[in-house]
Amino acid sequence: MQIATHRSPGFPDQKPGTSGLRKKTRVFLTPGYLENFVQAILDATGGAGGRTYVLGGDGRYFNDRAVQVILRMAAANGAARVIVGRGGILSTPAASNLIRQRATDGGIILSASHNPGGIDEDFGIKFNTPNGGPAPESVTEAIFARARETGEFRILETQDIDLDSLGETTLGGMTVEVVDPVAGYAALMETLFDFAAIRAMFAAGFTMRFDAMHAVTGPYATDILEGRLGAAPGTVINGTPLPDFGGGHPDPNPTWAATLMDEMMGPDAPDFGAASDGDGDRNMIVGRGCYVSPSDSLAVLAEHAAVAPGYARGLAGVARSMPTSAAADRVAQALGIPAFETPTGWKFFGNLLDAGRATICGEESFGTGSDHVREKDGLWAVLLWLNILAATGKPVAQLLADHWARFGRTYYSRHDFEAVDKALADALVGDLRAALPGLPGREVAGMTVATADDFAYTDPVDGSTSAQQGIRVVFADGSRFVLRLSGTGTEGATLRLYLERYEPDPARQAQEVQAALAPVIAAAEEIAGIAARTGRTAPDVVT
Ligand code: G16
Repeated sequence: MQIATHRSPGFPDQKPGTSGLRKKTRVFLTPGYLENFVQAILDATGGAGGRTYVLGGDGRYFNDRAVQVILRMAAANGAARVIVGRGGILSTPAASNLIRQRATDGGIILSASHNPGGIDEDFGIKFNTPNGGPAPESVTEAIFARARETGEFRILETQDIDLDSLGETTLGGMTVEVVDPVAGYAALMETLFDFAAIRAMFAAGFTMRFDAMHAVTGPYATDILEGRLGAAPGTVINGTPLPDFGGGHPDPNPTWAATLMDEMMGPDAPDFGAASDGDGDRNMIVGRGCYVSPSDSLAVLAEHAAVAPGYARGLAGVARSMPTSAAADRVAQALGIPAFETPTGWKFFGNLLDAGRATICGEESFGTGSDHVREKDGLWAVLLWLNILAATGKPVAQLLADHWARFGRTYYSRHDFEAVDKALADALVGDLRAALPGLPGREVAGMTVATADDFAYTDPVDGSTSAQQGIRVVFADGSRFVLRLSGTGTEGATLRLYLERYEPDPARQAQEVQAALAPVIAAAEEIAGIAARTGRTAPDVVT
């Protein structure tokens, strides 16, 4: 076996976004493109010599090829060992768990998460550090700096290796260890939750539907829900992972998980419904006839987490991304624990979790998780919900109503405008940013602007700063909208408009969400002018 060294021109577009490098699959098929980025990861993190990594992905188109390339590159760069999920498959939270459990030097995860898969869709790659979490900005900046330079990459010239059999093989001087992608993760879940109580609930007739969306959580959910917890066969639907996710968007929200939503709102709805995304880190929670917004889900989970054995000692703190609603903050206040507000991107929770300052974190983008790993974790959220349902004996709708009665309801919605012309979107955001100083005091749609700023974050643990993380306009009654550009899209720009209004009065907590938010929606249009400037009169996705 020979090590080949290839020249690489460097790629100026390999700047990681909110969560790693995501591009159209065909871009990743450009000769040397994947290799250049992988070499940049290895070089910018101190070289692979003698190191151990975890490797796996969500099984989307090109996952199988990319895993073989990365293994040969790791071997050529002198890595000691790569732990890879069977078939090259690992969910993102399972990869994070393996990185931590095996105390490795990090891991490479192949996924474009909730984005569709296929040769004409999306692919992605990211590096997670030894704590199991997505690389922080200092590391992704260093990777980008290396990736855009002219340089070389090294790869072992050899055949593909068998990744379907568990056990160890060697590749050059490197050990390749193929592991069961589910076992370690499922064992971790058993330590956190009261499986006996959940099993008893299913045995007593509790019904559930879990939509794996033909993505990576199928085998995990089948093993844990139907296998270990005794949920009825057929509880998991779309449970076979497919390279193109069956042609769908593996994005667990009411738009893309419409089949599940229809069932949950129908006459024969099961007690509980949930869905997860391409790589298993997102979740959507639905009760019978009752959708739970991700911001409310975070708040309810924080409120009741202590019923689960893994959280019985209580929470150190709760963290949420800035555009996520303030519902979790009110729970933190009641629990007498700190609430943290970070920029969008799970990587920003890493320091808080490592420092033991936050136990549970969440985002409006259907992500919730805890200090058990350093990624958000779709099945973890589902299991904590199940544990809470088993411990309280209350249905989802009742838990939500009780929560609102105690803490008030935060009406919340996100409107996405996808594939907007990038220059137009940049100009829109730039103009709004420039207008911020003049907004306070202005009357808009019957409300008065109280404050308007561009969110900047200083990490309380290491003091690092991140500017321009989302424009927020807050009104005198506490309502607000936030506008930011997505960092995970691969086509044009995606404008995300986050809308929020707090309603403390239980008598007014049963409004339709979009109707309740109508004044905020009108004010956002008057101030930001999305429809007026882009011609988009309705969002592409409403969550
Ligand atoms: C990623 C990040 C999340 C973020 C989401 C949306 O999730 O890990 O922290 O909230 O993208 O980001 P944006 O609004 O920039 O598109 P995932 O599930 O795609 O890895």
